[in-house]
Amino acid sequence: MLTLKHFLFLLFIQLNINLFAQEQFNYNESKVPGLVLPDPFVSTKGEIINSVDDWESIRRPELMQLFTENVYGPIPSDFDEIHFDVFVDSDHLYKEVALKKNVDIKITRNGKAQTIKLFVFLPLEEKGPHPVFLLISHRNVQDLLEDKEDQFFPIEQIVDRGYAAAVFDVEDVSPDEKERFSHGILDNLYPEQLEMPEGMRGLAAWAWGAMRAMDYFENDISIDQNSSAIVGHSRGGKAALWAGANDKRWAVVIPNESGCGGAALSRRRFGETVKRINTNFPYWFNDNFKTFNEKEDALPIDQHLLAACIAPRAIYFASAIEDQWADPKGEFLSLKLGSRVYSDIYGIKVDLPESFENHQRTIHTNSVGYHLRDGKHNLTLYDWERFMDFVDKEFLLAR
Ligand code: GTR
Repeated sequence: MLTLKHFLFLLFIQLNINLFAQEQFNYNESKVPGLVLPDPFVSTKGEIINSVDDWESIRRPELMQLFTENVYGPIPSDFDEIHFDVFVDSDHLYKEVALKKNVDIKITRNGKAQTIKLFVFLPLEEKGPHPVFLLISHRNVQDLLEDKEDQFFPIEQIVDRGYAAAVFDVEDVSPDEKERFSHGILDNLYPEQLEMPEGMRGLAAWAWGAMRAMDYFENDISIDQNSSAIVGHSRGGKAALWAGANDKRWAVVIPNESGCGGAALSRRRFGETVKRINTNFPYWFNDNFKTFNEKEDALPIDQHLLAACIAPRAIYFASAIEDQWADPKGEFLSLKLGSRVYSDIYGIKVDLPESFENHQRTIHTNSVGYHLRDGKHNLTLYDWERFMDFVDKEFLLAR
């Protein structure tokens, strides 16, 4: 029998669900609040930052600390052992053009182990070492390897252009589900992180996985890890950004349509908001990030500063016109503002247009790239072709 207490409780839950589902997200530029963003060139103590030394010794470390504490959590690098088990797999879809290596990366800490399955495709004809594109995948990797995802990971085209293509599934590190996210490295290797409000959660765990892949690349002579790129789409793009900021071994960092908590400026509250992402995906960011729900202006950082932390290594943001949820303009502005560290601190001649409106669709300037694709939220061959054009241009001379 339904008691009055139960009835009221259910009514309360229902009202809350409805309220949340009805929450109006803003897609109207005229309703974007006036932006007052944290300045890359002034430290929290008020020091003016105007040299590489100031940036690298004062501002960048404090920004990385602020992102760690308030948004993503740390990426712990302590473990006891890492072991790579490599198996050359001759039975695969791309055997005419690529050599496939199945790599089991086994990491041990405090007597417990976790294994990440990394899949690496190398151009068959060309002599290496090959720069690699690593994709952090939240889609089923088996589907990607069998090309069931409409060139989400176009292995043939990547190796055809002389690059190695590598991918791992986030499932091996931290499953992409609220109830299971800790059933990977968090329970297994770093349980203490779960106790801390600023601790590592899903996105930082995926970034940790990308670092272990890089550990492998450093040990494979057929890979040129010095001009290698990390790519992620959407939630994977958020993780790629955090991995790229933390791990200076990545020469190019490419978050595709990464939106809120990724490339887009949080303070614009355009499309997805901090509250919405923290409510739908509470296991992606650390607990401290939740204290900024509907309080974006209180954040000590915004996402342009994460782009800045990647300088002077190359950075590339990509958006899609119909992906308003991820706020293409907010992604562009964050790149534009973050790239001031490239130009004003590192002296790199970055030539991005002044405004988002009327800009060319693809902009490949020194160390900084952007494109806006037609169509919906996705990672497509078109995107990959732009990424490869950019990396070709960045490293052609060096190779
Ligand atoms: C959405 C989420 C976005 C983005 C996307 C994805 O539902 O709101 O932040 O991460 O999922 O990963 O495809």
